[in-house]
Amino acid sequence: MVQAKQNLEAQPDLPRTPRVTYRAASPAAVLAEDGILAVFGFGAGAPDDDDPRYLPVPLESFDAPAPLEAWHVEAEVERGRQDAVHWSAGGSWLFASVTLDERQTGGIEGAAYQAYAQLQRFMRARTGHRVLRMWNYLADINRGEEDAERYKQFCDGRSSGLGDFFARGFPAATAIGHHLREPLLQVYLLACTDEGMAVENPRQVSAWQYPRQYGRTSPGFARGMLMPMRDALAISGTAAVVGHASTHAHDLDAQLDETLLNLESLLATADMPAGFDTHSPLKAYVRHPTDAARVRETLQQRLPGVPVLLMHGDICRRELLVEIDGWRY
Ligand code: 3EB
Repeated sequence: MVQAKQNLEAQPDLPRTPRVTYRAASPAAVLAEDGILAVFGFGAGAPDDDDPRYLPVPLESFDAPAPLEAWHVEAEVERGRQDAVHWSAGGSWLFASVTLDERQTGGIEGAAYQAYAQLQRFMRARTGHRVLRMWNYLADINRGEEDAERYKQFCDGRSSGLGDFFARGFPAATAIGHHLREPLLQVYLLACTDEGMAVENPRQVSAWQYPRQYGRTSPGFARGMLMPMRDALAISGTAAVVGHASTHAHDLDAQLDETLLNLESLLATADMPAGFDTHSPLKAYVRHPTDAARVRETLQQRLPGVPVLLMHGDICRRELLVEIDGWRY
């Protein structure tokens, strides 16, 4: 299946991308396997585990019981904690997370500043790792008006916490609102000692070039990131944004169609074959629980056999009802 195109040419000397799977198992059982870089639980009922590779994510899944997400590398994995940063590393790959409570940071902007400043400091101390992919989950993402909307304050704090850390290019990213009672900000990342290749979507204005109406600070992320070995594409949170504008406000079916077009366009731009398969785990973030069944039905029909985790999450523009991210191997 490998195409004779430049981006997809195998890079055999470079590290193979972590395998991401959804698993019905306990954290302890998965963490005991060889080469486990990270394990994620979902929602208020997520199990506990003290291992810094285990991260309970404050998003509820519509799948009951929620599976775990596991990242697997072909190497021995070490792990630790440094201040608020939990980390693990193995075979060129690095996982790091920070979870902060806004009540300790004076709000979302301060939390974003601290989370990114700490991650940035941690990454600079470990020379050589480049951040390829980031995830951000925050409470009440759409509360507040205009520049005072919490997502925009998050973007301000993220940017000042980073300084010039992404001057050489932004990672792929996701930013989603959670519904946990506690005002937690969670940020985690995947980094590698080798460089990826950022991919933009020709149907969309690059996020860092969004016009002023979307906030003082443009969101710093790439639409996708080809992994160093060119064996996988990490896909950022993708919604019904065309150009810089949201399309099909409040129309779920049309937003899903537009989102799937954006995903196909991103794959084509990365020189990847069209479509997704059983090895390409995706997540669909759905704003209204009453839309979950419809999203599941549409995705089963349009992406048959693809593992899709359905999450209850708010999208960073309030007119958007659904967003999809994930991996294309
Ligand atoms: C968009 O297309 C939707 O702020 O890191 C998607 C992915 C979005 C990442 C971020 C925001 C972010 O603009 C929003």
